[in-house]
Amino acid sequence: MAIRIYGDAGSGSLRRVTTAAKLMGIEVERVNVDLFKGESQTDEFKSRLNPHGLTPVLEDGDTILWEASAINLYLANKVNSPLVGITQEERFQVLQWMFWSGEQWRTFTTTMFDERVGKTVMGMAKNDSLIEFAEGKIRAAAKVLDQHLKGRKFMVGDALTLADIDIAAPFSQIDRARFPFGEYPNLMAWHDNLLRSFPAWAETKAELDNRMERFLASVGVKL
Ligand SMILES: N[C@@H](CCC(=O)N[C@@H](CS)C(=O)NCC(=O)O)C(=O)O
Repeated sequence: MAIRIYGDAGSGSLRRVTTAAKLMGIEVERVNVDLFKGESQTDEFKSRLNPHGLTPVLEDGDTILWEASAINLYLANKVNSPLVGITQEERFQVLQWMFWSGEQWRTFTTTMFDERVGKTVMGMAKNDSLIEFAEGKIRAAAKVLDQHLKGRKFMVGDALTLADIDIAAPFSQIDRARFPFGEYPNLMAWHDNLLRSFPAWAETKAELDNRMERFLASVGVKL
């Protein structure tokens, strides 16, 4: 049975997995979960796939795994991929940035996305102080990333790793959620290089933008 990946094409977290799978040459069977219809919040989804009601989820035989970073490490392990880093030192650096990215980076970009995009779609009032708080955290993190990326093409070593993919994920919603990344030239240049150098990253961007723009148009939302 092929490895199944459950998720919605509009999700930046799914994009981390679909991009990594393409880069590693791993064919996966995509199972669409329409998040705008709440399909990850059903009792069936939660009891069988992820009790948190979140995607992406991997199913490989009897193995069920959630959290995109864990899924990518699982896929990389299958094919002994250099996306986890080459040397031991690099591998720990990659993990360092992946853990940091989950806790200190995407948490706040997700908050801003939920406030600016999610709440607009649901017709709910935005929480301005939450947006301000998230924006402060994003700026502090982006400043460190910008310094780290000065003169570098990749987060770790001389090649793309899963750390780049995890940290680049919020660029998926940069325009819709209005993340202030444009203020950080090295961060922007690093991401532009990823888009130019890795067709998989550009392909999954096109798929995600298409899904989001079609959905927003279908519900008459202009951000
Ligand atoms: N930390 C998780 C984040 C997963 C997540 O937030 N997924 C969102 C889409 S990007 C989701 O499935 N949301 C569905 C919902 O909230 O109902 C990961 O990295 O996989």
